[in-house]
Amino acid sequence: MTEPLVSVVIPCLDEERTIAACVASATAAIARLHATGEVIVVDNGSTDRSAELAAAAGARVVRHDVKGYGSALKRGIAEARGRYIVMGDADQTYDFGAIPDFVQLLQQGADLVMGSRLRGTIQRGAMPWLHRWVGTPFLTAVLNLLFNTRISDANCGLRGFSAAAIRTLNLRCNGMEFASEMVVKAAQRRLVIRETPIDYFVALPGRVPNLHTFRDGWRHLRFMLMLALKYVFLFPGLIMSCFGFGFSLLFLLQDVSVSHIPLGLSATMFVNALSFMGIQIALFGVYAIAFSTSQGFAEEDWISRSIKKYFRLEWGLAIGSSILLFSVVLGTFTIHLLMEISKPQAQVSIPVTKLAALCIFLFLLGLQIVFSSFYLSLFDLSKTLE
Ligand SMILES: Nc1nc2c(ncn2[C@@H]2O[C@H](COP(=O)(O)OP(=O)(O)OP(=O)(O)O)[C@@H](O)[C@H]2O)c(=O)[nH]1
Ligand SMILES: [Mg+2]
Repeated sequence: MTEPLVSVVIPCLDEERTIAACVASATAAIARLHATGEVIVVDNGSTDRSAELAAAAGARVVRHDVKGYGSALKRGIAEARGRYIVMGDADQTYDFGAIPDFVQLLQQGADLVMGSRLRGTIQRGAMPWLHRWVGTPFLTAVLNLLFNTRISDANCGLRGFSAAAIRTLNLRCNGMEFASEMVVKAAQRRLVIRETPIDYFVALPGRVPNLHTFRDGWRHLRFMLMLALKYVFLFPGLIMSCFGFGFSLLFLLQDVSVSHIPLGLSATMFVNALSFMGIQIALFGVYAIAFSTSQGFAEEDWISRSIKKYFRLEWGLAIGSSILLFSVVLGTFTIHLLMEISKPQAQVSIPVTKLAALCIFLFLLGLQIVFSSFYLSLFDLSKTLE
């Protein structure tokens, strides 16, 4: 059979009041395109007559065992035979009449076309105030910031994509995080993302939404943060440790005062602890990036590629042990100095104690690098076991 131009995939959970109309509207839009197409309804657990009514309206109904919005869409995408896929909800809140707009942009070279309700028309009452003015703009802004995209409605459920491009993304989420996963991975893969304004309509009275504002908003946010590991761990950790280490050196070389009060040992302790914490957090970032790319959660980027390319257990051990050795030598010298100074005066020398604190920091850093290197090499080992 030749490849149809477009497959429309509709996830459906108990939507018997609207599913037939959605299928009819999608079929009519395909006909208007004078193109070949198919409508696939994926049902994974409806207890009403949705499946039967969808089939009667002319859709290919696919039953799927694994529950969830993402799970239904993944199955629909796997089943689709079209060159382009348009996905949309079964609750008649989206107008499938917009399918030609999506197909046109895809034919012009887009890989993913996002519908934008915020740039289109939102029927009065279709979107709760909190979603329209807080949730959606906030989640969209976070997505744009973390993944360098320029879209206006991250949560829109009406989207089109090239079947070939979407299948390279290895989408995994079964829940509604699927919607974010698609855009994040498309951006990480540098697919061409475009958007088109669409209209958004009020659901039928009495429809119980599957979406729970705070729980699901948080799930999207958490999911995006988990895929932006460099911003969550690596960069804050590095900034923290540079800041701490810089001040530690400054306090060692100079007596610094704030409002005429000299900063003493506690300030040194604090900045050293800060550097150490920063290194810990940055290393968490390195482990997390190595883990998530090795498991296929996140797309590779220059950081994960560099970790893979440059990290060698032997190098880690060599660097860690050198820092350890250096801290022991410097530490011995410092202890010697401390003893010399406190012998005649029986009092602690603040500058030398600052040096001692730095030695402790370097010693712990060396240990941390040695053990982290062993830990990181585990991710490498998985390749040997395959
Ligand atoms: N097959 C399947 N479809 C689902 C599942 N959860 C939601 N859907 C469908 O996915 C679409 C989107 O769900 P909605 O409840 O409309 O979620 P939403 O559009 O994000 O939010 P609201 O419309 O505000 O509730 C609808 O067509 C649902 O029937 C599921 O677990 N399985
Ligand atoms: Mg909906």
